[in-house]
Amino acid sequence: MTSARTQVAIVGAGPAGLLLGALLAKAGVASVIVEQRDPDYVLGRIRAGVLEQVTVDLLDAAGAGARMHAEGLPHHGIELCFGGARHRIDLHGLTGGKQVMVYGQTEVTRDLMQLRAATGLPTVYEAEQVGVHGFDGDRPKVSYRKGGQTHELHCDFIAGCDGYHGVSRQSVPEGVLKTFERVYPFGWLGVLSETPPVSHELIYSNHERGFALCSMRSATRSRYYVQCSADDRAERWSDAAFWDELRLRLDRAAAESLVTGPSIEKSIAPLRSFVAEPMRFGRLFLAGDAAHIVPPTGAKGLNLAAGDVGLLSRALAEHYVEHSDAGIDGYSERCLRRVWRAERFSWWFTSLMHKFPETGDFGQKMQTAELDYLVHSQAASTALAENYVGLPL
Ligand code: FAS
Ligand code: PHB
Repeated sequence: MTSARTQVAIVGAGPAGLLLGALLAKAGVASVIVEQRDPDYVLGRIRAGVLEQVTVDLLDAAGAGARMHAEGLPHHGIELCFGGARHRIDLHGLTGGKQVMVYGQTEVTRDLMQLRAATGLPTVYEAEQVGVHGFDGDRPKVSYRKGGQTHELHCDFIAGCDGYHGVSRQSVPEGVLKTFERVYPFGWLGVLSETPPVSHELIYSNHERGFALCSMRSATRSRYYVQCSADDRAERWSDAAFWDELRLRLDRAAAESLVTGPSIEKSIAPLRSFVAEPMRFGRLFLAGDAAHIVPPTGAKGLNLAAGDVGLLSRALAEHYVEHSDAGIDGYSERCLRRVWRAERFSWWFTSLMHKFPETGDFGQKMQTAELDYLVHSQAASTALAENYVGLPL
């Protein structure tokens, strides 16, 4: 067995863990990241595409923002499609000049991985049997197996950035955790293609056949989604079947101008709303998907993870540099206030845009009426815009 020590042990090298490590490094706080997969697997998961300004600012603060500014696409609006017509929501005008940045999570993760490698900070990939221990006392540690040996990483604090299925939240003693969950009766079938986006802004479509989303990764790479049944399988969908279904759910102009091509990735994401309270247990802090999940409709998942680690990095730096635990003690409450606001918006936008079989034709009429009101009401459009661009940290 080997034994090592660091100040903060981070479990998970997804965007939350990597961004936390980078922000801590900027504050002079040492960390080791322990990740169960290899880098290619982590990069291969095609997920989020929209960054709020808070996330952009944190990536800049971490020193990982250069390529995002060079290649990312600033967006000032989105379009809502319903009843065969598109309506633009002027995010920039309705929020006093705010915008979102379209830049894929894969690229964010790649930039953070390269930054960490360049600074020589340790990341243990392909760690097996990862365990978190002693966080209810003052001698926490992370254990794992690699190279046929057991390793112990002693630390002052553990950051559980290991996602919804990670070990951290599951290691909290029974009865301490309160969870809240809603599982939606559908999923998103997503396709990535080397084709020019159908529009220069995102199109969210409410259609009687189901929801559709037209997004992008660059001027030559598009990301599309259609709502599918919760038990559907990506392999059941040919590319032709996907493109046909997407066209049926868009307005005529978009359907006719859609450029199709071979899928370079095709996957189905389940949709759920989930929150675990509180987000701190002694010397264990949960951040990102380890603590909460939102349906991707509002593009909040990655942005909430960034907000969590922005607050956590400040709290831990305050502990080491200013010898104050005010940030640590207030971490969970501050995060959860932002989390619940994003949970509400993501649930509302999902409820408005998706087909719910159980609500029938009346439910479709209610959605169409709310959308018609929304796009013709400055107040309602402003409420959507404020939540979409993101709330301050
Ligand atoms: P992540 O899940 O990204 O990373 C956790 C890391 O911990 C992984 O690398 C994992 O391998 C590792 N890990 C897990 N268990 C471990 C263990 N026991 N030991 C060590 N390491 C362990 N958000 C959007 O905004 N838009 C979207 O379209 C969107 N689509 C999504 C589709 C899917 C299928 C999923 C699951 C999520 C999607 N999200 C989307 C949300 C997503 O972007 C997350 O919010 C984001 O990945 C959160 O980042 P992390 O908290 O770092 O968790
Ligand atoms: C994406 O580009 O993957 C994306 C964009 C906006 C969303 C969800 C996903 O709301």
